Amino acid sequence: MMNNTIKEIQNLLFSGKNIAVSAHTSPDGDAIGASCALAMAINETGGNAKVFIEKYSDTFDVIPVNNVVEHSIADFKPDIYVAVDCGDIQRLGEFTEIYNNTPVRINIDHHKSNTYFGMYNYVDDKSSSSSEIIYLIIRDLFNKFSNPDDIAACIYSGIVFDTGGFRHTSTKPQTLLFASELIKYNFNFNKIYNTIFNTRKYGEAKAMGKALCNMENSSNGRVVYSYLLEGDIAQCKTTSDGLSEIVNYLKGISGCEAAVFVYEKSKGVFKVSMRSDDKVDVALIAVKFGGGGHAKAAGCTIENQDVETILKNIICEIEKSLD
Ligand SMILES: [Mn+2]
Repeated sequence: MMNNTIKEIQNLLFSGKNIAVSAHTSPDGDAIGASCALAMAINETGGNAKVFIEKYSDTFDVIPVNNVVEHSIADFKPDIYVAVDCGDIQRLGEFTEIYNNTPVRINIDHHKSNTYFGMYNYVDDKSSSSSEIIYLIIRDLFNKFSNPDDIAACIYSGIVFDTGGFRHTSTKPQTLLFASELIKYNFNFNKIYNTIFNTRKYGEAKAMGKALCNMENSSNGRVVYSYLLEGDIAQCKTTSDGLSEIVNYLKGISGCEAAVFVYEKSKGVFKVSMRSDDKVDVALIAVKFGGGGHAKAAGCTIENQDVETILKNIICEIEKSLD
């Protein structure tokens, strides 16, 4: 599977076309930051770009997306469609069909499991984030932008989000080099960091409490797991976005080499998130169950099984990787 060159991707993107940009369903900081920075850069260079993504958590309202985001594609007829931060085409959700029907299709991503589904592809699984790749693509154009500050803020937000605030090993010298260039622009990086990592909603905290009550371990604490059912989540008045930190918290328990958190997204539909150390490649396990992701952070969706069976099967696979 071969990448196109950055130059080829630039030539397509900055040619004054109508361009739709979408990221994955349940957009996160990287999905929002990368897609909006790209669309704003295209609009600054004579093109006409819009971002089509699902409604997202208001935590991310701290990311200055201006007016490029739309939630429905209506009568926009793109010449080019760019998928950002999507490991496979289904991650585009409701926008998959229109992506397939657009004459020129680009895929920009950093997931190891990427299927190279675009006509043009730029995938770098060594990159901390899709936002870091977008910066690589638009970096030389920054001095031409009339409003570089918001574009810089979007990219910075995406990098900060996907690196967990520069904590994950995906943080490379280039990641910090780019971050150091970005904070020269005028935006409040401290506020972005604190809003993304240091604030939580009441219901989110409540859900964390319930998940910690349900917590169990196996292999003498090397695997830590928990779950929440649909009713628990409803009681806490939180959404799936409000559960995203639980698996990281479980992983932080001393002696834990792999953490699993399962929640019931809708009746009988279970989302599984996994985090691990070097020993366990959770991406490989996620792929076995129809999902994907990174070696140390991956997930999948499992239907028509009860939560006990799901946990048993996943933990059995994890334990095979522990010697
Ligand atoms: Mn990402």
